[in-house]
Amino acid sequence: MNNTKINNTKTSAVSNSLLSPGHRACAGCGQIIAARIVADTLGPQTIIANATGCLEVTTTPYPESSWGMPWIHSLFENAPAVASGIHAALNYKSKVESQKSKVKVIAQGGDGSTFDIGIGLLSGMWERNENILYICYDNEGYMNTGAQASSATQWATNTTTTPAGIGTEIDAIGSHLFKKDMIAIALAHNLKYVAQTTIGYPLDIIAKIKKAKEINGPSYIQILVPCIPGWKIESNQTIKLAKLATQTGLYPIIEYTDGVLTSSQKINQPQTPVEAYLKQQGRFNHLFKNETGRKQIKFIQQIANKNIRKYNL
Ligand SMILES: Cc1ncc(C[n+]2csc(CCOP(=O)(O)OP(=O)(O)O)c2C)c(N)n1
Ligand code: SF4
Ligand SMILES: [Mg+2]
Repeated sequence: MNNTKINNTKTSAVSNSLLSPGHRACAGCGQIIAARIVADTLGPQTIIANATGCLEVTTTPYPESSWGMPWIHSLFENAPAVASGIHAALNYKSKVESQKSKVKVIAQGGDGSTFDIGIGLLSGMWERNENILYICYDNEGYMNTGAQASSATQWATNTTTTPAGIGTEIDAIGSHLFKKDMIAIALAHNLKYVAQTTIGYPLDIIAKIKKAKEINGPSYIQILVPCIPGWKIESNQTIKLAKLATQTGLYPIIEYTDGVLTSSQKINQPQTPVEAYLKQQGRFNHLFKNETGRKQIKFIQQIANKNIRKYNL
C-alpha cells in the first residue's frame, strides 16, 4: 500500500529550478532535462501526479526528493486517476471558498505507463474532460527496468524483449511491431490541445507547456527523450539525436488545437535520411550488418516519408 511518496515543497538551496540537481538520472538523460524544463515552465502553482518509471525512481529515493513543488508518486498505471482526484479536491475547495483555484494539475509518465499500462485510466481521465495536462516522456521503451520494448518502440529496435539476431528472420530484426500512434488516440478523445515535440528543441517545449497551462480543459504533450543506456548512445548525443529524429521526419513537431492541426515544424532541406539518425544508436547497430537490416532501414525511411507527407513537413 505504501508505494506512495509525497515530497515536502521546499525548493533546493543549491538550485533555482523546481527540479533540483542531486537526482540519480544518468548523465545526459533526455527525460530529466525535459522534466526540468517542464517544471520550471509550469512554476510552483502546480501539482504533479507521476507514474512509476525512471523519472520517479531517479528523483525520489525515499526520503529524498528533487521536486520543489507538490508532487506525488502514483502506481505505474494510475497517475491519471490520482490527478483526477486532486482535480476534484481542488474543485471542491474552490466551491467551499468561493474562489477559483489557480493550481494546474499535471499527470505525467513514461511511454510504458502512457502507451501501455496506464492507457485505460488515461482514457477515463480524458473522457471526464477535466482541466488536466498529461505529459508523456517517450524514450521508446521500459528503460527503468532494463530497456524492454513498449508499444512506443520503433520498428526494428533491438531491445531486451525483442533481441536482434535471434529466432526467425522476422524476430531477428528486433521489434516488429509498429509504434502506436498515441497522438491519434489522444485526438480521438476530443482533447483541447494535443502536441508532440522533442528535447532537441527546448524552446518549443516551453512554448507548448505555456499554451497547455493556459488551456482550460484536457491536454496532452508527448516529448521524445533519448535514453543513454536504452538507446546505447553517449551522454553528449541526447540533443543531437532528438533533433535528428525531427529532421528525418520520424518524430515530427506538431500541434493540434480543438482537433485541428495548427502548427508543424518544417524540416531542413535537403531531407536528412533516417540512416543518419539510426547509425548513431547502438539499438540499431544490427540494421547495418546485412541485407535484411538494410531492408528495415528502407522501411523506416518510408515511415518518415509518410509523416513528411501527412504533416507537410
Ligand atoms: C504494475 C507494475 N508493473 C511493472 C512495474 C515495474 N516497472 C517499474 S518502472 C518500469 C518501466 C517504466 O517504463 P516507462 O513508463 O516507459 O518509463 P521509463 O522508465 O522508460 O522512463 C517497470 C516495468 C511496476 N512498478 N508496476
Ligand atoms: S536509464 Fe534512461 S531514462 Fe533512465 S535515467 Fe538513465 S538515461 Fe534516463
Ligand atoms: Mg520509457
